Amino acid sequence: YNWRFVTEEVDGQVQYEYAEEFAKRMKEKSDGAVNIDVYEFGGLGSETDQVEQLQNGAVELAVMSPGFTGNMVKEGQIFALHFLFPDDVEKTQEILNTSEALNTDLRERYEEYSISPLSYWTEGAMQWTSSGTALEEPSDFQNFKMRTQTSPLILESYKAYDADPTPMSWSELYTALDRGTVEGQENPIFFIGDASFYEVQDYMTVSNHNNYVAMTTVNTEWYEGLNDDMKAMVDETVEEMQEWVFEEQKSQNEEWLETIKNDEENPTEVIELTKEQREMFKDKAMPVRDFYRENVSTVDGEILDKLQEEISSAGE
Ligand code: 6CS
Repeated sequence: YNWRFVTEEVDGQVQYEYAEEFAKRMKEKSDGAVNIDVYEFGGLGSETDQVEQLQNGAVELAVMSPGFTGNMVKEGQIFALHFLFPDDVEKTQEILNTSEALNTDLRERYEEYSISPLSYWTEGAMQWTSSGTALEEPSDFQNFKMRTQTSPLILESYKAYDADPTPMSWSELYTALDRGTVEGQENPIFFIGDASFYEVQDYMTVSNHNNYVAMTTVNTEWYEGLNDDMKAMVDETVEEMQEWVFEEQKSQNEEWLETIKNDEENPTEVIELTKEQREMFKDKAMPVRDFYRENVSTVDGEILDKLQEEISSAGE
């Protein structure tokens, strides 16, 4: 067996390390019968190009962010909603692991497009970085040029703060921040560090406004065509990797926070939002859920309702 696994990140970053570890485990389990070539981001085009490659079977496996599928799988934009998941990243991961809304209902929506999400995992809480303006209150976002991924609901979430969002691939983001084409962006801390965004930004706001969720996806027809043993081996590896990747993102995020704080050559002011400031953002963000229910969801918000119930019965 020779399979291709594409990720949206480069060597050393969480998605890439995930794919390498996945490949290693599959090789071991199959006594060398399964060889998986892992591709770094960039060589096969943009994040949205990679979505197409998975759909048409040019690659068998992909780590994919729902933030790049929103023009197609409308329901997947549920992850664009701010302050939806618990503030605690571990609790969020628990919900991603067990949620029927996501692992059954949302998965079916993706499968209509030949994408099977086998698991959802967090790459850490997202934070804002900015130049010129420190982002502390919704009013700081007034006309603020914010880079986002391509899902329309992400743009909507920033319009709710009166910002001026622009969708873009991350391959263009460093230059765009450096030149001021955009003034800020959102990402987990490890990515703000490893992609050097903080070097061309003045502030990092620890906002924890959302979680960065990635999906381990496979081409649906390819996956359905695997024999039972092989499918079981893939499923087992996907399952094992949930704990592995949680630890990986955790240590990368912790290490990068220290590096960013202590990098004297590239000073970045790290701002923690107060409870009151977070509440102000939350108030502005809530109507976006109604927008999702009324204008985005093709199933009348059923998946969101179910997910919200799962979150509240988990004690949040
Ligand atoms: O900001 C982005 O678009 C990129 N961020 C992460 C954490 N992974 C890949 C993605 O394309």
